[in-house]
Amino acid sequence: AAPIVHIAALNKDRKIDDYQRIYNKIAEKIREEDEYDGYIGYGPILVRLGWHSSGTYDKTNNSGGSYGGTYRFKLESSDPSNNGLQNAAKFLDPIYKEFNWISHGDLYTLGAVCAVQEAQGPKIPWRPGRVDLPETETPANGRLPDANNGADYVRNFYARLRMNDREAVALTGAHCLGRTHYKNSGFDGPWGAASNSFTNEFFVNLLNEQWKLEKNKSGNYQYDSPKGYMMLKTDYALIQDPSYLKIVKEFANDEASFFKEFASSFQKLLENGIDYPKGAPQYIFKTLDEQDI
Ligand code: HIF
Repeated sequence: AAPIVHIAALNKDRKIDDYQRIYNKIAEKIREEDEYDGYIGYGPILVRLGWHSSGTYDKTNNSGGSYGGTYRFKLESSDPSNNGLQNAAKFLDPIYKEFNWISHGDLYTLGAVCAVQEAQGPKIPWRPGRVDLPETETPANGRLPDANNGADYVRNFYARLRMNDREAVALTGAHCLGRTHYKNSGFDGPWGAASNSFTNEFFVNLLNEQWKLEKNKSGNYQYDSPKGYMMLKTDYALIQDPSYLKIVKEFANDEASFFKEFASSFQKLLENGIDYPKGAPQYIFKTLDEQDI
């Protein structure tokens, strides 16, 4: 079969200000609806939507990924791995209605970039140009990761997304945000104390907490700490594997180095499978704080 090619569409009528306006709308809505999920807010679930809409990518045939915005189709949104993301999609609905010139793939990924930055995370450079593809392009269910696994699985999974060990570890630091919910995944609890701010806390906790593997009320195994934090098996794998462990230690000791690696890896995750023509613009958005909003 001919390789799948997804070329970013350049829209000369739209400039950074148009996208910054959407960024601001999302950021203001995150700020306003701060009571969501026990006052964690919508940031973490927006990050999860952005990554799940991208994480279907398969490098072997360049299929899936964020380009086609196919999360909007029932076939993809009803994948059990996507349980709970309806809340993020509903959050973005009115934004899409107001700015209906943006593609779904661009909106999902912009939402994630906005959420990371508004949580005081690193600046994530972002490029527009994803194009809504028809339902027939929706990848089959089952491409998103299963948390009941160790380091070999994690390494293989991230390889499908073109990620090396350093990129995989950096990405996993995003689990500083949000929490697991029985009703969505069969796991329960947060990874740390500050579930709506983006820091290197995930790595610090992974190294310093007293973890105990326990069977939870849904019958799944997770690592729990006396402080009430949790780790998935796929998270804990990062201190079981010597190559991963070295990088975990680096990021626990050096937040700037984590931020730098996260920014490039997360941009790569959101852009997997997209060809950007010469001259394609790349934007770095200002936070609301930086605009005194
Ligand atoms: Fe997650 N992730 N993730 N994840 N994730 C959950 C929640 C979040 C995996 C499993 C889970 C990444 C990789 C992996 C976020 C962001 C990212 C949940 C809980 C599970 C089970 C869902 C629920 O119960 O509501 C696995 C197995 C991964 C690969 C090994 C990424 C790197 C860390 C790519 C990433 O960015 C975020 C944010 C959440 C929190 C969502 C919330 O509603 O609070």
